[in-house]
Amino acid sequence: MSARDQVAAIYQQVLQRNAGEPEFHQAAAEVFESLHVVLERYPHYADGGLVERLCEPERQIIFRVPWVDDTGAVQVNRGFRVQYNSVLGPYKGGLRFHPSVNLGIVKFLGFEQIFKNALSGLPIGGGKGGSDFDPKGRSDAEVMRFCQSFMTELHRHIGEYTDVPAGDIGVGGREIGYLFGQYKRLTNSYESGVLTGKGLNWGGSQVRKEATGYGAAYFVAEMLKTVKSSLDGKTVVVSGSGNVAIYAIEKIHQLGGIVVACSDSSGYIVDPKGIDLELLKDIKESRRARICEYVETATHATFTSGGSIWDVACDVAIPAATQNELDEDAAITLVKGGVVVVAEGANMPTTPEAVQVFRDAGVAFAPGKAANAGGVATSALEMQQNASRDSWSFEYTDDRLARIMTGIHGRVVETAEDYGMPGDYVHGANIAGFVKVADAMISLGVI
Ligand code: NDP
Ligand code: 2IT
Repeated sequence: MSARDQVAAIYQQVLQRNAGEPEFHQAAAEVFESLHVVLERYPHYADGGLVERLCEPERQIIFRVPWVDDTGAVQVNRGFRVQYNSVLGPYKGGLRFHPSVNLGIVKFLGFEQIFKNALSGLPIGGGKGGSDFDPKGRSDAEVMRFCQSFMTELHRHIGEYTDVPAGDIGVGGREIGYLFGQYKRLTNSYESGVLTGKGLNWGGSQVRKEATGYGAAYFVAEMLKTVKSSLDGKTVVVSGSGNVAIYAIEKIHQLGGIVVACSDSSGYIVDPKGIDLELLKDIKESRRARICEYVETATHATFTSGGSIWDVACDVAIPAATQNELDEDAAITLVKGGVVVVAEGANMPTTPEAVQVFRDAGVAFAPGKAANAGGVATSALEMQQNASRDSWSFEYTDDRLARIMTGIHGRVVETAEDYGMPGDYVHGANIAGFVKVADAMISLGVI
């Protein structure tokens, strides 16, 4: 059987065994697209059921999360933790609290996380979790009670050497605090290394909050360097206005770019002078309010309810909200508007059809598993600091992050060249991530 046929047969199995999970199918297809190239060169990676084992999570935990809301009514949510692959280190990956969360979404995120974490070069396996709980409109006390109930089950399954969750959509410093507090209480142990994204005064790392966005900006700067360009004077559009988006905007501004638009699920704002970050942080971080409030203060800016932020012409696009937010039509519009670089701040925000549009147009496109790896990489630095009871300065940690992103960029570019696909960041990232995990799986035997 040819390598292509082998991969196609395994993909069919994946579809059958994981029916009704379209996001997981999409994430698997994106990696499988690169696999036959590797198997043609190194057929031994198809031995020992390696690819089949890689697609099957080591463990999947689904649990009830009951909690009492402010009116006294009992609410019931569903909690998930998918412990996907631990050959490189303890399972590592965020928790997402969003009403759209289901098993297929957690599996897509966990699967991507395996390769992202491998690319980071740090000793971390892949996992992901979350809940269909919607924090929007909930009081702090409700969020706390939810987090405490969630951790009451989750604590049995995690640990510094086992599985180390962090944040993702809907989970930031506030939620990690409540989760850590309950873990500490249940285990009677101050095990700092069990969660990352902690507060700076109780075991957190400098730069973790900023890391995903900063890392994506560093990655874009590296991409532009390959064509002897830089962010200086570039017009940039960043979707979302959460953790990743805010700190991508901050670093892009520091590197000389101008971010002219960002969004939330209600619509997008355009500020031709460049997004006023203090104003945005006040709305989103301090007040957890809606993006339309931006134009109440910045009256020269505009708010568009709904619509597509990708209608805004730019040199660089960074989708940093959620999966499948940038489709084929949006990609065509961006190309017409002159986009030269697209880097995924979110996980799988670009549909496969849109990726093909960028490829055909010669736009440099970086997948999330490379471009947004700075967050989890800095989580691994937080684990290092916790293990050694140390705490590094902002400058030192930021420098480590910048080096890690340059390292990932270099490995991805080299791998793409080595396999005869220069400039293809998708194949480069998939192959470099896969080979690292596959080699470790072979060394550890059939487990
Ligand atoms: P946040 O919850 O801080 O922010 C999410 C942002 O995206 C908000 O502006 C939100 O708008 C918007 N958004 C979320 N879901 C949707 C949706 N269905 N439709 C439209 N807009 C939506 O999350 P993060 O910034 O942490 O995460 C953003 C992305 O980055 C995710 O894909 C995540 O997996 C990925 N990521 C995060 C990392 C991290 O360290 N936090 C690391 C690597 C990747 P609204 O508030 O209106 O819902
Ligand atoms: O998607 C991701 O890489 C994250 N949400 C961050 C995971 C982490 O463990 O820091």
